[in-house]
Amino acid sequence: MKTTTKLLSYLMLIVAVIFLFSTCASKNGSAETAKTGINIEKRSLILTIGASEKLNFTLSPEAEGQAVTWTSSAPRIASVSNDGTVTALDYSVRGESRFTSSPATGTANITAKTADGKFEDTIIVTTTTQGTIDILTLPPMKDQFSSYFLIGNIFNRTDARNNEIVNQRLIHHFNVLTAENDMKPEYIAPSRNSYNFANADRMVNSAIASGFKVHGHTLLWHRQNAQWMTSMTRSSKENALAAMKKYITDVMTHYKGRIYSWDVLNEAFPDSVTENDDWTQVIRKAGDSQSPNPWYVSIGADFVYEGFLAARLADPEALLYYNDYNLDTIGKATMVRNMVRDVNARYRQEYPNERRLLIDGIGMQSHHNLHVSEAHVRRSLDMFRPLGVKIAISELDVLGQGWGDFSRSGGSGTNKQSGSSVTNDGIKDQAWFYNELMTLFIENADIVERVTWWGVTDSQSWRSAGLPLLFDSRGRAKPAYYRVIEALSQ
Ligand code: 9MR
Repeated sequence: MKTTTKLLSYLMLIVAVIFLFSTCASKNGSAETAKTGINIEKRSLILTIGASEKLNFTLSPEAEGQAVTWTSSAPRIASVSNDGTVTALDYSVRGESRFTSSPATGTANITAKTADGKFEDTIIVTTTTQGTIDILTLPPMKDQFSSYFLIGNIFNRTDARNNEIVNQRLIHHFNVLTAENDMKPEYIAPSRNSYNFANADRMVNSAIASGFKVHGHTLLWHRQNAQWMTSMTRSSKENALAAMKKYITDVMTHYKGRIYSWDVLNEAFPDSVTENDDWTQVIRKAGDSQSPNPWYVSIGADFVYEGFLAARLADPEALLYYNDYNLDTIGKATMVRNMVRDVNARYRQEYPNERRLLIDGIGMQSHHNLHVSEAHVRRSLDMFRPLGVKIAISELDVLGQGWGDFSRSGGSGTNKQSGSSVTNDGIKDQAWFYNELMTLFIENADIVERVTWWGVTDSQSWRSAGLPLLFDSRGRAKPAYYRVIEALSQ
């Protein structure tokens, strides 16, 4: 009996040891199997603020069929949705105050857990103000916005070769092009009645062959004029009127059928105008900070009507635009509204059988900065709407700073990126302002027919130091790009 008791005690001891051992083993085992039970494919991820990426994972046989829940250790920095899509929202480490020196970053642990709570895997997501995704790997913007408006950009001589557009970034994202410089009078009309269309032709033909629409820029302006045009200020009215009409007719006839829309008149009003001015009196003239509009000086305010009329007769198919900057300011917006209203009213009177407007549209250049208010842009759109015109957002860019900071840092001109004083906060605010603008344009898509950016990458911009575009100098999407796209789902 004693022996039996002894045996039993030994047996119980053995069972207890086995039990203890197996419990420990299963505890260690659960840590082991956690890794094998669920496995997020990436071990880490760097995401530009605004960007999203869906995390893929695998489940091993013991976790097969289980639902997975996702959590973020810092949802304000990077959120994660039910399907494992991580969105970079903010940074926590500021980087240096100058954006170009070092980006601001943040981190969040993203965890995927099986429904039974037995298995989990965690990866680190780093958020950054810097671009990480190449422009060519993103879905084409022109397709994403196709139900709203055309998506445009500028082109230059190097973008075209052998009768086609060779700049893949343009081809991928945009469907309408504006020549940044080469269609301005300075280049195509070196002397009166003599034209040099070679460069502009190569660009226009290439763009059309590559499937783009082309916007013509610009016929009448006070800058980048040919010398003979500038000296029209000393000409008789008759002579100047004949010269202006002939220039418009010759150029538009040359491109007839190839140019979708034209800036007939560009930047007629100086910055100083107020809403109470009479538009016929305040067009740029001698004594303004910039050069006078020679056509106004020699012909008077009539040059506007005469110019648009010549354009309509030369190529009736083309959309005719008045184009200007600072149209968020009440003074200029009111002058433009009044001018377009009056010129179109006169056309209706003189051509009662014509159903179209003479000035088809207003180009709002939209060279903005962080102190421009969305409410003011909205106010101008609301002011233009009753005219029945189309709207083109014709030269969009947004400095990553206010105008004062930009000009203080000697910002204008290209290739000044090293002197940039744009901050990480500026890059973030720029993204949000772009979002507000695109939301507004989408809201007004019944009249906004085109949104054209004035450049693709920051380094290419005429105000590169202000980093005003959607893509950085390496062609990576900035936070601004993602907020522009986000406007589509708001
Ligand atoms: O981007 C153009 C830049 O390369 C030229 O040096 C500049 C000269 O006037 O013109 C720039 O384009 C302007 C456009 O033709 C009209 N609106 C303002 C644009 C920026 O200055």
